[in-house]
Amino acid sequence: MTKRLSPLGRPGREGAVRSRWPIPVAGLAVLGAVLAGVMTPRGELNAADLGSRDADGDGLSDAQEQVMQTSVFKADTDGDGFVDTEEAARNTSAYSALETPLPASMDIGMVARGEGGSIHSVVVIYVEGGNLHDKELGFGFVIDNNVIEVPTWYLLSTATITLAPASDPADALVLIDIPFSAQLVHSFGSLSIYATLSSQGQGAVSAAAAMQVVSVDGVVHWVMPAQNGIPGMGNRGGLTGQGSVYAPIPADGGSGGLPSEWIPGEICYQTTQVVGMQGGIVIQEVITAECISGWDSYCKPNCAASVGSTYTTFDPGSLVGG
Ligand SMILES: [Ca+2]
Ligand SMILES: [Ca+2]
Repeated sequence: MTKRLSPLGRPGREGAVRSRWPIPVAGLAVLGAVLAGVMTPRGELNAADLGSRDADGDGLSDAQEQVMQTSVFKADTDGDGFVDTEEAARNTSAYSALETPLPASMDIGMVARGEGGSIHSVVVIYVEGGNLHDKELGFGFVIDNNVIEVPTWYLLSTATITLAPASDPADALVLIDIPFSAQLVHSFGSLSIYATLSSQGQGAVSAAAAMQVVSVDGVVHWVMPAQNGIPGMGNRGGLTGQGSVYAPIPADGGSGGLPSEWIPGEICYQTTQVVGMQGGIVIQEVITAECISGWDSYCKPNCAASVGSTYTTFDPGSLVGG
């Protein structure tokens, strides 16, 4: 299902584009049904991905943690009592024990990596009390201001679902790993991916998340929010926890296709400011950009050249409620 939004900046249409986008309940997958699909293996479920190594058993694969630079061997990287997966679901820093989740009935976050020839978007869900049976999942892309919902059958046929232990054993953490082609990112240059969580029958989205992937010099990057305590922020004082890092996520899961001049051990770090907002579309202008060290990754040498450029992101808050 595609919904055409008004083009940005069209005069006299602000009222239309600022309204919330209702998410049709009929288009949402019931999470319990998705889980049932896993419990009863079907031919198309991608069992191979279940073999992705997860040394610390927190639910995030080693490959995913390598991108995020969380510990592959410690489920709770910052030692604050909340495993990395739960912090991903609840949008708190896995790198700073000073930042822990606030009480919530449900929450949702997203991370990404490249692996096995595909880009993987991983939706991480937290449900207090572990009651998953009536939860509905929505997932889709925002491309050129179009909201494109991914239908239930696609999730059922391609997603890999795993459960992970939460800090409170009564709560549930669910990881839904959804692969898609890197070519989709290369074709459009930049796109947002969103996920929503609702309780069945309530008709309103309770929690939503979004993430940005971009194609830079033929390499897919996840524009990863720079949370408190990430590597390379030690001497940055007030900048800690702002901005984004451009994490290269080649589809081979390694460094395949990265230009040879890119700098190892560093990553491109950007700060932006919002210069426009319409509906859920947010226009960001790059204010600072530089390679920072302390990352097992790569930085494009002319990372700083993006200062002054603008790009669009998607505000998941625009999907909540309604
Ligand atoms: Ca792990
Ligand atoms: Ca933690």
